[in-house]
Amino acid sequence: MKVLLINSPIRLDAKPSCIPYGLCTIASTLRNAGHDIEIYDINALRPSDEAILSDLKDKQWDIVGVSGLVTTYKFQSWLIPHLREINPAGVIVQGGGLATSNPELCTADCVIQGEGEYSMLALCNGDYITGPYTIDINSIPMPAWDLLPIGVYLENPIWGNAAGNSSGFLPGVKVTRSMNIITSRGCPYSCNFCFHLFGQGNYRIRSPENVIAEIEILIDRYTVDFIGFVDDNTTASKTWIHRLCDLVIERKLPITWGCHSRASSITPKLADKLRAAGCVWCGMGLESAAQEILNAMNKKTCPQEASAAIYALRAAGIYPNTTFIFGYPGETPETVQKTIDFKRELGIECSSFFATPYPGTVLYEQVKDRLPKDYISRLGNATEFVVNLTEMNDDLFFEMKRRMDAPASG
Ligand code: B12
Repeated sequence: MKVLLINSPIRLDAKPSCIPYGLCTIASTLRNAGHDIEIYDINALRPSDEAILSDLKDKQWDIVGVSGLVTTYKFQSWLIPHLREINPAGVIVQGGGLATSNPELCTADCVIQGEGEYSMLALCNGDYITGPYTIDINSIPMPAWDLLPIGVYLENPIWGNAAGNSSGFLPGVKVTRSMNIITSRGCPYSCNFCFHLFGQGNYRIRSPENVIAEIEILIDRYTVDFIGFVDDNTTASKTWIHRLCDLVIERKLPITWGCHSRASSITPKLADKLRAAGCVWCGMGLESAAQEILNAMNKKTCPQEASAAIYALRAAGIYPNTTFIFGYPGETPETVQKTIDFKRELGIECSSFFATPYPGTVLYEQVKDRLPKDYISRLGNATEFVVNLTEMNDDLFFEMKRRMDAPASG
């Protein structure tokens, strides 16, 4: 089969820095089975609408798969009728974030939820799709990097001062060519604001050796010197992360790297190990310093763990990239003040995201009756206001947001 895979554009206010990882493992899976695959990476190339339509007229496909997060709803709704018009005989499939959380908003011929490798393979081979499948993630082939405009991703750093997404690096860290990797699917935790794209309680990790093999290819083939582990939580398993670090150290891999983590999994011992293995950046969603808000989020952590993790990372020489959520249901001037005091004490300067109920989350179910009608089409970066979920009136709400984001020194 001739298969065209399309990556929808997101976060147009920043440069594209993360490859569409899942689309690339779908591509390699299908290609290994003998199918003819093309990726049209609209997020990397950022063509105008006219250019997209003219590019598509030059392409051929039996099956076209459209990928994108829930924030690409408007784009996908625009694109699909054009795909149908350009190639009426082609089968259109939607998969990824939007298709998984909001299949009812999809207009393709076929919607695939969750992990796409085996379902797409069944579709392309003319078999029945008997999923949802829980995939053995060690058996998935490496992503088809060669089908992407890879230079775009290599040149745009994932994190750090140059990334344009308000995340820093400590002085002296230099990154020239970076790439994102996924080492796990799912998350052992269940925070109420988070969407479980791979299903709840379905956490799997690749073997450390399998991940090292991927890093080595990236170094050899693309001279990558920075890896961004963009898992939900790369440090969820203590034994696993220690083993990964040991392998990076043993093989003297010439990289620095960053990862997403969680305050409760960072200890001084782990922080030292991470740094010894080249880790320079560690992202942690602290969300709030008010215990009642952390409880409402089902975050299963406390402000003491958060400050201990920050001290441990700093002592080890790793930049702790903290993020906070403002305006969770139950937020009051008092809970905001607790977070402001916490940020001041620790000298944290980052601004906060607006609490945003993404469809398919517990939070969404709790507040869905209060959301505006055009809510889904307005979803974006969560740095723009969409809805006030608190009991504070809008004036107080925005005043508290301003205070929460004010520089600690100010
Ligand atoms: C890296 C990342 C990003 C990157 C870019 C991701 C990219 N290029 O795709 C950046 C930093 C830009 C980003 C931004 C945002 N992200 Co994000 N991101 C992630 C993260 C951490 C990893 C993505 C990844 O590589 N996953 C691993 C691969 C294997 O999965 P995958 O790419 O989704 O692909 C699999 C399936 O989805 C499916 N699939 C995908 N495409 C297709 C296509 C077809 C045809 C088929 C059949 C199947 C299919 O099969 C694939 C293989 O199994 C995920 C969390 C996670 N762990 O997945 C969140 C996640 C995808 N992001 C999310 C969100 C909410 C956002 C933001 C809105 C956050 C914010 N508030 O700013 C913004 C977008 C802002 C905007 N303006 O649009 C949500 C998505 C919710 C949803 N329903 O879409 C997730 C799931 C996080 C969460 N738990 O809430 N993100």
